[in-house]
Amino acid sequence: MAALVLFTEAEDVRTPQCRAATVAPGESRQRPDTALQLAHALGLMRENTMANDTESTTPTLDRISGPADLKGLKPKELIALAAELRQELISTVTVTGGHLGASLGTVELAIALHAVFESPRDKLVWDVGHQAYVHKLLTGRRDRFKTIRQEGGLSGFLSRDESEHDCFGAGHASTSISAGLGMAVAEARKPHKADRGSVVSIIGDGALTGGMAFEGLNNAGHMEDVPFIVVLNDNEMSIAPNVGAISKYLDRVRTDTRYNRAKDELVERLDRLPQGDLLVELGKRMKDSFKEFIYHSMIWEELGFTYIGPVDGHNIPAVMEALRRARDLQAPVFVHVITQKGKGYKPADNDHERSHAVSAPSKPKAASAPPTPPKYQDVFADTLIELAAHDERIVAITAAMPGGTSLGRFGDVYPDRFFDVGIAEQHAVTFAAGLATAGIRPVVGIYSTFLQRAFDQIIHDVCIQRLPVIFAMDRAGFAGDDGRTHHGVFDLSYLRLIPNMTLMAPKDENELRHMIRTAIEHTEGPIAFRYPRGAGLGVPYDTDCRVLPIGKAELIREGSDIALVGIGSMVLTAERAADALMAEGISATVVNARFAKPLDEELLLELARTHAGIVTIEENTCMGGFGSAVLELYNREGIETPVRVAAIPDHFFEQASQNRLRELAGIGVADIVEHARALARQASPSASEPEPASIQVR
Ligand SMILES: Cc1ncc(C[n+]2csc(CCOP(=O)(O)OP(=O)(O)O)c2C)c(N)n1
Repeated sequence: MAALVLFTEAEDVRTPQCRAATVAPGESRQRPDTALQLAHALGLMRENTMANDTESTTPTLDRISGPADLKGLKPKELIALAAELRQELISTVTVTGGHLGASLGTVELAIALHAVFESPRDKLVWDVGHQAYVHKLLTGRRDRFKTIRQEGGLSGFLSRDESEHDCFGAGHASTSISAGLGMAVAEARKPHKADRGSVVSIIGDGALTGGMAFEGLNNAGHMEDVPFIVVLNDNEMSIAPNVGAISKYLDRVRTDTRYNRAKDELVERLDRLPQGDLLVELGKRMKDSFKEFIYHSMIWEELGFTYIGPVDGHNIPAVMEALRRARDLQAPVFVHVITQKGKGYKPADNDHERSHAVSAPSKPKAASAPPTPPKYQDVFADTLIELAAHDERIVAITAAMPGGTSLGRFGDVYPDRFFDVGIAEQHAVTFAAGLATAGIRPVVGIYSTFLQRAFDQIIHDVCIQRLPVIFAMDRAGFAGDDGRTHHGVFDLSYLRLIPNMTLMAPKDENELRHMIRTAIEHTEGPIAFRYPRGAGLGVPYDTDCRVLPIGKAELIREGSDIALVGIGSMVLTAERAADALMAEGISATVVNARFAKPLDEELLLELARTHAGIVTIEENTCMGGFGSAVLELYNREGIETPVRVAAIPDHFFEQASQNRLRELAGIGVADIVEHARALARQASPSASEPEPASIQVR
């Protein structure tokens, strides 16, 4: 059986961790609810071992081609369907990789939602979308499920382009309540009641830590005439264990048996009271005041929602009943559902965090293969730990990604200097700004794509005040199989345009170490550095972390015809292109720009004077990035040397491997060679057909 490797947008672990799941025989004794699953798991084994046996192991799921097919199923069949869906998820996602644990936790919830509501007429708005694989399986995408997260295949998140049942695209957290409320208001405005659909936003307890979720709740609870359901999928986990005061509050609601027992008793007694409006009302008030007695307030009710819960999220009839009640109330309703992440997948029982998602099994490595270089994220965290030993001012901040940024390691060493603030990038940045006012050196480790959330905080709270906050941007460039919502391809543009910002990108992991030190020593204002997803280049480390001169590039190779100026991950591409050009008789200079802001103007002007053409290369959008900066400089200085900007074209790229995406974007070695060739031809038209002498932006 293939060893599994765990990954997520949080993780990119290449070491085998656990074995693919079948349910262990002993497990059925401990967990009776997995008995059906055991039967199906055995069925799966039979499918694997008895090729001629055509009996399906998923007879119920085979009957579902869309949500309408759920309507006629009996409770027992729905339970069988849940077991089959688990089997389908486990057998597929352990091969393709993907958000297995998150989706296993929502099997029954997804079934109940589709059984009670009528998608797409009713709108199911999943937050993030990583937990919605069952929703995909139930909405006509089963035949393509094996393509999930692969080039040309299904997205690992939600996309309006993919299905009419994905009523709102997602990938970044905490948007579902705002989007759902917008839809709910639109439904409520339809003139005929019969035309109005229900709207349900499904949000995890992790995503609920995002401020935007509370902005949505605040607005929704105030609109008491707008029917709108928020389902909280509470599994106590973000990617890592959930954090914060709200999480603690949910813990109390979940675990306070006093409350749950007393609530049940009271409801039972009230039900036995004689009917009559007055008594019903009195009963309701007693119930409310009793709740208040136990919890000074149920926060959701204070916010204007009717609260239903906590409901066992793996009990389909109970969830369906709660959803029906919520639908019939025709008001803002908050349904609190308790689920278990990774339910039914044995390795997840022991390690919820690592089973948030799994990666496809990697090919076995030859014994003679060189060791895999360290990942950039690990180099970042380890270097910071090293520097923090000599500098007590250093603290680290993550927005719910202690594993993905590797900053959890920093937290293990310096628990008092580590802050996981939840999925709250905006807060993380302004919190860091506050720390910086007092001389603390905050390092905010956030994926490039998620830092987009905090654009205004970076301008308003950090840069205007010239506060020395350090931004470490992970997953800069293409993110690979997470797809268009996760590529970090805008940061050079969105940070470069802000006054007072200093912006760097290392060519390899050794230079990353120098940049971290440089950032720590840079106290005049904010500074940011970006690095890619995955492993470094395997270069040796210099003994010390040096402070690099701000705004100074590195001349790597001197040539005479064309200058290739790369930044970050693209310096290696420039070097490879220079090798290829050399074989064709074109002599290329290679420069490692290091800084997108400030530019090494002196060197760039010198290059323009001494070369027939310049190619800038970056793994960032062509709009406003490094190449734009070079063009702006040359324009200001009246330089007419032709420039080609090799950068990512102005559109969203779907999922594929990082290298394939670079190729598709036209920033591969072959593309750079082609640019340089064209510039060389342009400079000596006699060599081949002439090209117009102008600046060309790809
Ligand atoms: C703005 C933003 N920041 C960070 C992430 C990374 N991320 C994806 S899922 C997730 C945890 C979500 O937890 P929860 O909402 O409880 O869902 P669960 O996985 O537990 O079902 C995080 C932090 C993201 N998608 N969006």
